[in-house]
Amino acid sequence: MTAEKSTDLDAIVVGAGFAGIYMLHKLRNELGLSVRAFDRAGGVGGTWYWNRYPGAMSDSEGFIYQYSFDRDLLREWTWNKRYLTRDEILGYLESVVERYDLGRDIRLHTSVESIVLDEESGVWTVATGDGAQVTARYVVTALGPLSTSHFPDIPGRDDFGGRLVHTGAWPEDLDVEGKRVGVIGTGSTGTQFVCAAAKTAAHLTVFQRTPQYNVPSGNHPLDEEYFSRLREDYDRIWEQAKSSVVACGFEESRTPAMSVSEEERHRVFQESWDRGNGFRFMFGTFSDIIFNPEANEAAAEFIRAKIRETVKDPETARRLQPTDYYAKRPICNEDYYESFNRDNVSLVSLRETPIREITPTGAVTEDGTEHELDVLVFATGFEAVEGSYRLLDVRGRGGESIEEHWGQRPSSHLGMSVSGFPNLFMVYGPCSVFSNLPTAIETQVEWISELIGTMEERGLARAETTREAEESWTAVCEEIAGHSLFPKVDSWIFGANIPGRERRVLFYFAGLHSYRRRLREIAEAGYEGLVFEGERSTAPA
Ligand code: NA7
Repeated sequence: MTAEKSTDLDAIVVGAGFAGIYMLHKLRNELGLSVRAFDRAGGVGGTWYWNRYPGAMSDSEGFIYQYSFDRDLLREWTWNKRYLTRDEILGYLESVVERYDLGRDIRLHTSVESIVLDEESGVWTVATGDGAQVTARYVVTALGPLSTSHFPDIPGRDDFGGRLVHTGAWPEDLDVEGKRVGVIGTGSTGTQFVCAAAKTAAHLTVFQRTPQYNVPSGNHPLDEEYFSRLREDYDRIWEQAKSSVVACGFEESRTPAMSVSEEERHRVFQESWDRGNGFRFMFGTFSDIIFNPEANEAAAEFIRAKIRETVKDPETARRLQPTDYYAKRPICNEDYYESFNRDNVSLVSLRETPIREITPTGAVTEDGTEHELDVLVFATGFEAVEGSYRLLDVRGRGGESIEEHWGQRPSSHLGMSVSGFPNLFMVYGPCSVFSNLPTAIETQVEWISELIGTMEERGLARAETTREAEESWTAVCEEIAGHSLFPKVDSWIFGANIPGRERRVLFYFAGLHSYRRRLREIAEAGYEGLVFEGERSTAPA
């Protein structure tokens, strides 16, 4: 790559969720670049635009599920309960867009179809669904790790005569009140949906394949006094979050579960259960729940006992109890198990009676029962992290697509860049840190914009990750993941929810603190693992 040619824009951002919004602000408002963001949605918000199913909310506490960069915004914004609803988060993101006047550079209803490098000039051409082509020196993909729906092809699926929807693309006009509703999937989304729909549906049939461990969320209203204290405490909160593992706003435990007596273990679990929050239960009770099978079983059995206590029908209670490790992304809800005590809620275990077929009027299970339904909801998850890249035609050096580059093993340097794709940066690409998402996103956006700022200042044309750096970071992620119990169960965290797909490591599990330290070291060492090329001779148009 030698020649320089002018481009339409300095940078293109793909996606207008938490990541794309902040990236646009950094690049345009702080670095002064010409930037445009594209999103296929009809509004900003990314995952929070699309996931408008009943019960959709964040299960990280509200005070930590936001940006930290604007202290005034932190002081101004208030919300209603401990956890933010989908509408509150969407409203927050819309207000950030307005606050920084970002809307004029966001093209909504515009899908990006391809992102192709001209190797000779180093210019990226982004083609959009409306037939337009735009060129830029930098591209940042902010596609969201959970934005490509997994929609399993169950026999008869397309013959269903009622409304058939995926939670990740919930239609605005669909209300389940008074309807006979079926939901397939009991992950974080499915269980949120169950808690909400149980209260309004005429009947709710829950089709559960693998039971998961749910703990209470401990949701409750907040008052003015809470916000006064919070405003005083924000400096400490962010410092603590950024120096913690999962950045969920609590101190992770340093005590191994088996180092204390059984009574003490029970007391700690009970205290956390009463307080609520899934990440707190998994990481705040004991330090080794996800490492030591014995510690894991203690937590798992505590939750199973709660299921037996809560659910009145012993057969339903039996079906709801998980038997594998407590090692998926932790889930919390208000009244999940209590929902099954309602007369209008029934549970079908797909392990015992799989769906034989979906018919025009419902779903028939292998025992011959026809479950009559008006609405069938697929809460069947997403093709996590890599899925959105595979839908796009992203081509780097030699015309190699990112899909060809990754094959069965998505890789990256620091979760943000890939060799052969100079000046293309990913927010939350494969091998990004596993933690509270807004805080992880903020970390990466700031690192990418600092890197681009450095390049602009020094007149450097291109930054490209070396093959060695990409391989080495990916191998580190694989090694760390291997120490925990997470890979021992099937979940989207390892891409194991997609039929026929080999298990792969999609995250860096050593925590946000260690990740941020590594990012700082790398930047201070002159961006180790990146090769800078060329001098930028032509100013962009
Ligand atoms: P998840 O956590 O991947 O859950 C998907 C659920 O759908 C899970 O219970 C699956 O059962 C079930 N599923 C998937 N495919 C099928 C088929 N073919 N038949 C029956 N059941 C199926 O997705 P979520 O949307 O809940 O959560 C993803 C993340 O989004 C979440 O962790 C938050 O971070 C936000 P399985 O367990 O595979 O047997």
